[in-house]
Amino acid sequence: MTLLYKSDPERGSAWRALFADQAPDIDFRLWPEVGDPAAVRYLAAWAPTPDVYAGLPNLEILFSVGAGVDQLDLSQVPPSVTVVRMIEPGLTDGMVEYAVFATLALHRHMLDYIDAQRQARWQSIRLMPAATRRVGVMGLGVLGQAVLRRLATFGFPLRGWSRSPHVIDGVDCYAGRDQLPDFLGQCDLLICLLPLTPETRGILCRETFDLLPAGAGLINVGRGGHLVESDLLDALDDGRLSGVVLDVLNSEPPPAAHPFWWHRRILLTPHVASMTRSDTGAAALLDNIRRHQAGQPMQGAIRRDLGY
Ligand code: NDP
Ligand code: OXD
Repeated sequence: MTLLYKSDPERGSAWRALFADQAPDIDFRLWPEVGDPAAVRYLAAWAPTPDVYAGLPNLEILFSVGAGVDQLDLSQVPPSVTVVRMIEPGLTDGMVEYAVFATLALHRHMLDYIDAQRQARWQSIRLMPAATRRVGVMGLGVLGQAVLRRLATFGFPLRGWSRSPHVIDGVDCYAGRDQLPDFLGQCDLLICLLPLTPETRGILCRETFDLLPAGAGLINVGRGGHLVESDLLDALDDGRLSGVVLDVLNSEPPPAAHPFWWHRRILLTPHVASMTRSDTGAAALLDNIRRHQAGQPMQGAIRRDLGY
């Protein structure tokens, strides 16, 4: 039984070593050394092209090496293949770390202070207690909930929004489009941790910004496709938004002339909020393979009809 890996080669070598040690019964192959294509039942990859599936007649599971699956063209994945996204503690920890950093950066006016420093201005802004800064998270999945748990320790009043209803201790939960305006109206700081699907594409747009309290902050760690960039620039220009942290963009990297590079109210990072970690990611993959072999449900199997 073969597991074929087709993604970052450095991580692939680390995973192969770990599988050789902990799962010698699994033939771990690094693309392009496929071996017998008929023996490949598992494929771990980021964004394989359709010809890859065509060459693997007995493929059963496609494991995304990342948390998202929007990079896959699901319509091209054979219907018999189960698609599983990555859920692993290292990836979750990284996202929690970044979301806390970005939240505190906006909460503590870091964009203003970076600006002031560049202009040699020593000027303080009145401290706002965390208890008066309402933080809302779009997406109450594995990452959204982990972020909320950690943010709770700072005392921010918390709310969250998802597709289906949730009950989470200490978090005011909203669900569905009908409840979106109520949710947004109480988010001084909005964090997007949604998957990119046809329903969520472009959700960070003018209508959404109009519903936020004036001068709200925004953090997008979901996908660039969630954001309508021109609407964001308008909202920053007229003060509807006061500061933005973006880790993901429609085009990564953005072109040299992209206005976000120099915008004083935007902090940009190159899609590094979190990453699948070699050690914990391999352990999660192996755990899922063992679950599949034992006929148990795997962690992170997606619903293709929903796209996440
Ligand atoms: P999950 O699948 O666990 O959670 C997704 C959440 O989004 C769920 O709460 C779901 O609702 C909600 N959701 C989905 N569709 C809608 C909708 N139409 N309306 C309202 N809510 C919706 O995903 P994760 O938490 O693991 O990951 C989220 C995303 O984070 C990834 O898809 C990826 O895009 C991004 N990411 C970014 C990284 C980076 O470095 N920037 C790294 C890792 C991930 P429900 O609970 O009802 O199903
Ligand atoms: C992911 C990512 O989805 O790195 O894991 O963005």
